[in-house]
Amino acid sequence: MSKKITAAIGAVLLAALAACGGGGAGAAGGSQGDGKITMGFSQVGAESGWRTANTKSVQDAAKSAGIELQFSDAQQKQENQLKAIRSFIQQKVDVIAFSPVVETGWDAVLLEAKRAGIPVILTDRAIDSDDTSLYATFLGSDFVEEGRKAGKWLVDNTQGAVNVVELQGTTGAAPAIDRKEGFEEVIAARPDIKVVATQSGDFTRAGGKQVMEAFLKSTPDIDVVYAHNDDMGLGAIEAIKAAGKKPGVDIKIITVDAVKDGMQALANGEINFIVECNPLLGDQLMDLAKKVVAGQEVPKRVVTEETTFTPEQAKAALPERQY
Ligand code: GZL
Repeated sequence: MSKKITAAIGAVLLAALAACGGGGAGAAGGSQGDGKITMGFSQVGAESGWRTANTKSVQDAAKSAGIELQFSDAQQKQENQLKAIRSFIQQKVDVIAFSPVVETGWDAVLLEAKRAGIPVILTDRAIDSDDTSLYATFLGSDFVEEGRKAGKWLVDNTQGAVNVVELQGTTGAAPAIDRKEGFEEVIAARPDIKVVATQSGDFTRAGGKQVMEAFLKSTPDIDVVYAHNDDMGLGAIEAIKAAGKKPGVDIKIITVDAVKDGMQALANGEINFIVECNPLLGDQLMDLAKKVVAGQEVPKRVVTEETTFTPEQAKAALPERQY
């Protein structure tokens, strides 16, 4: 075949590739045609200190990675996330990342992204889907393990009958489902530890306070509060104080996250134990995004490092705490 025809076919193929835009495995990124990767990011909302820290981490990391970020705050509504993801598909972004507010209801929109050739990264929260081809990878915590750590502290630090009230996170959210599962798995070793009441406070301080006020009225002899995040634990502290009891003493409190306000309450002895959930996912997310857009293989699940804190450890950690 003459050199001229080969060159012409090559040029046509290149033009076709450039015209199809959009991301997709193997694309060099740069859906704007400038080589710069564009990421559509749908965030759950701004419901907690953890979420604020997570948003800042993603935005700062996108800037340092030179990734153009289209950021959308869903105000904790799944329909807003679905709308945002469809808009990212319309815009032909190179990659979509999102923290699914709840585990279910994502297959259809993720199939649309897949058909558009746009890779999806799940960050922070996971989805419950049989079709794991709908996303390139999940980056976040092992929430079941976080629940186990909370349960282990309770088993190791109490004796005899213990009545627990549980402030659950957002109904249907992966951290709420899994933190409950892990906690129950471990306390099963102590049949005298009983969860006597459990209800969602939606991961907010106001929600935690409201539910705790109701528990204090309806449930006699509460020994421990297990709150799925610091913010609901801080709301519970307000309700416990208003009822004339001492948080951390009359009623012990275990929370998850380890954001600054929670760590301060822990250092003050109003919370007794915190299981860390690391919100600083931004840099890892941008690194994964670059690999995925370039069509490189990435692990299906990337679990973040995190620890636990006692009051003494909180006092030592607070001065350097980033969030
Ligand atoms: C956990 C994250 C949870 C936090 C809450 O990774 O999804 O949502 O624990 C936040 O503080 O609202």
